Amino acid sequence: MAGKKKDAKNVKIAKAIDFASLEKKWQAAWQKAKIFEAKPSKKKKFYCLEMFPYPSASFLHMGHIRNYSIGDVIARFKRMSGFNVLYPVGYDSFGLPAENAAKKEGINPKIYTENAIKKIIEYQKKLGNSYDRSRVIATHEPEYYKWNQYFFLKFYEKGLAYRKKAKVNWCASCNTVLADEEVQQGKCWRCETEVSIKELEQWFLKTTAYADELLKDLKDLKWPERLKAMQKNWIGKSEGAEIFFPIKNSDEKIEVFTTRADTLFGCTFLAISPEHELAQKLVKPERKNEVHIFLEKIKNKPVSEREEKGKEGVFTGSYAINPANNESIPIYLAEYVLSEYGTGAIMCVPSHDKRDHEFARQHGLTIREVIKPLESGTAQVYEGEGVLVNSGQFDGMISGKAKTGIVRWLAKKKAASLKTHYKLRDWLISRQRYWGTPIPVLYCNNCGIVPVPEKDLPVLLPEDVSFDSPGNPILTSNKFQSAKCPRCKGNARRETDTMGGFMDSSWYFLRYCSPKEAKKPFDAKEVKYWMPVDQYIGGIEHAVGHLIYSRFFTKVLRDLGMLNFSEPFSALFNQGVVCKDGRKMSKSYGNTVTQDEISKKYGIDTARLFLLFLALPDKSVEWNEEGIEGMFKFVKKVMALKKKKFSNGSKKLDHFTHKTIKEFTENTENFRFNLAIINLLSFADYLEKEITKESFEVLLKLLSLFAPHIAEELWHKLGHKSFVSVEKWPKYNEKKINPEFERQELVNKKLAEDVNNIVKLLKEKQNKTASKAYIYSIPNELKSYDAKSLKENLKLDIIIYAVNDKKKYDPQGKAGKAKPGKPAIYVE
Ligand code: ANZ
Ligand code: ZN
Repeated sequence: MAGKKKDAKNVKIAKAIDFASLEKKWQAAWQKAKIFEAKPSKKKKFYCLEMFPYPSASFLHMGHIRNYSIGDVIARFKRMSGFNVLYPVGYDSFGLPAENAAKKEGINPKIYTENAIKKIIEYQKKLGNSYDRSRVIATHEPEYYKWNQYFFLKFYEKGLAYRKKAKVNWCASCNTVLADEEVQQGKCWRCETEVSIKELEQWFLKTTAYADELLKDLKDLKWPERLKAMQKNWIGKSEGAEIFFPIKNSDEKIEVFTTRADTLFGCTFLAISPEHELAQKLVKPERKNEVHIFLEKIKNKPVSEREEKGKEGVFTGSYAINPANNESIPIYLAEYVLSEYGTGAIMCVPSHDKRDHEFARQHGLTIREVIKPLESGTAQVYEGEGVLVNSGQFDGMISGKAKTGIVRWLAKKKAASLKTHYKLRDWLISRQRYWGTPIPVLYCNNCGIVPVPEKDLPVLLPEDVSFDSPGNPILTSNKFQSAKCPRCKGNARRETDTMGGFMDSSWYFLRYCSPKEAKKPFDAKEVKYWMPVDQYIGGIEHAVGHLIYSRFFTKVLRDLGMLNFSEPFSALFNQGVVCKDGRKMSKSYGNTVTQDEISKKYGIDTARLFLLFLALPDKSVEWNEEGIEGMFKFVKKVMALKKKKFSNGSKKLDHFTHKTIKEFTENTENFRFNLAIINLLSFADYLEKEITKESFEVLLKLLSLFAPHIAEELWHKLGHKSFVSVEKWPKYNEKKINPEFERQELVNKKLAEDVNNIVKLLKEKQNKTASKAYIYSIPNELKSYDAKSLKENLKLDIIIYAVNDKKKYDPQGKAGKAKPGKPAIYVE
């Protein structure tokens, strides 16, 4: 059928079944009966959570529907399995798009945001998810962001929030600083503008104080290994040593961090970062010009570029002493030495480090081998471990031993110590933007930085601002900026920076536990009952941002005595993306298929089923509309089952029912939703032959995870007054699963394949179309073959004989070829 015609036909069928009003009816009934609203109870709890979305004022597409369906399947499954389920939803509603809309279109960000939330709620409701909507939160509301400010003050008191001048990533197009996590391949994560570097006073939270714990606690989390590895790398624990190099003709020393103390005798020069505190002092007058040229060259290079590709450097004119062999070695400024890592200075070993090697060749520096590989190799720069040479009393020692040996030897002279460093940086939270939480701080002429007293919270976002100029709109409100110092009552200026959005998302999961709490950020008792989140669901893009911040926040709140656990998300699931035409489905690529288009044609249940049927939920999938037809057929088949006459059942039906419950349950528990749906498809196929009320009820319960509206409708048509959505999960009885039926099923499947192949051959070789198939079975297997279902599957007449049947039709004498488990076949 041509696409257009088929569409029209489906819309017609959908209208005949009227999915739209059926969906609306049940969504309203669930809401009215409040069956998804959660309250603490004696039951075991299960907290299921999807990463909350940024509300953009546009439609939902297939990618969203797949994400939300995953969470809903889990929530529904756990609820029916007897857990007390908390499955809330809310909106991460501060952020740049609202502010940009204000700048471009003159809409107030608040109005823009609240309209967007209304829209997204409307769309989400149409999905039929089992959210507890009595707990909705939005982070731009003062009732929420007040607590961001409260936490900030607590962090500040503890010395975990501080202000410092730092080189920061700057996006000129977004007009704000970016945290390291927001820079991807040197570009802004939002607008892909090349990021530049600026030196600015900024607010930081001390994530580094928790580096070791953030690393250690990863091991107990049920998270994807890939994600744990990303966090591990980001934290970047590195165990090594710090070694002091005296500066020649000076009392000062340069301290370097190295993981390869074993190579010390091969260190032929030092390199320090251009920002190093001694850098200026070390530069000799005759080197000033060249140093200046160098500094100009690298001034605006992003850190990532300096680190990865940087080779530029310049001699300072000063020398240091290698404490191992008392050699005098030159000191360079080099762009690839990062000021923010280790000590900002390194000992360079050009024989065993590729970057040092390249640098040494460019600048004509000494290269001396000090490590021999254990096995002979041909690498120009050997970076591995081996046996020491040219290393005085350490010659012949292997690297591992020499690392500690050399440090211990130097430690006696107070020239070295063992040391651990982390790559993790403190979290840059301030943004020079309007649509975020104001940082609750005042600058007083007399007292300096003064935190806003807790009783004065929230510091509300000013409304008398103009969005017409570039820069931070808050700067246009004089009223907001002028304040009185709470300490000396003198004049003070209010901080105009706001907090980045990751502050909001670092604790929203706690707020859901008591969303209306007015006196505290959350109710400790409720949090104790519900937290931690048992299943968190979200994208891999949050691996080193949101997921590290939330873990850090949880640990700090624990140490503030507010929580009694250390990790917010016990288990995490990363969903795959939905693609179309080979690209991630997204409004910006213009390749979306919207919720409305699809539900108009097929109903939302079909869409949910289909999206989860396409592949394992953590895999990416390519959307294709052909496939959804098959799922639509299945849905219609299930609806038609209702019209079948119920029988008294049979052992075979019992077998199928219990086997389906078993496999479906196991598949669902393990996120193999696609296989669970296949279980449903074959069960429904069987029920077409034979169905009882009980078996139909089982089907509906299982189906309700994926197609809740249809399941609910049919459940009520069976005369139930209860909701299938909160029915008890069916239990299976292993004893009713009969391996003999299993075997028969396989045997028939195999036979069908064999017949099919012969039919194909006949067509290819002799160009004959078969209409009948004769099967010759050894006598005691005769009962295994199911002529009726073969006939249906193959669309052929099927006649089955025992090989010893005197009256059989066997023109070519095939019957003699029958073997146990492999009947002979003749088609014509
Ligand atoms: C001498 C040496 C010899 C090194 C050798 C390596 C190989 P990780 O594991 O990443 O911690 N390094 C230290 N601080 C640095 C900085 N601020 N900027 C750039 N590089 C820095 O790596 C530690 C190693 O990275 C250190 O060990 C140091 O170089 C370099 F054959 O010291 B090594
Ligand atoms: Zn003051």
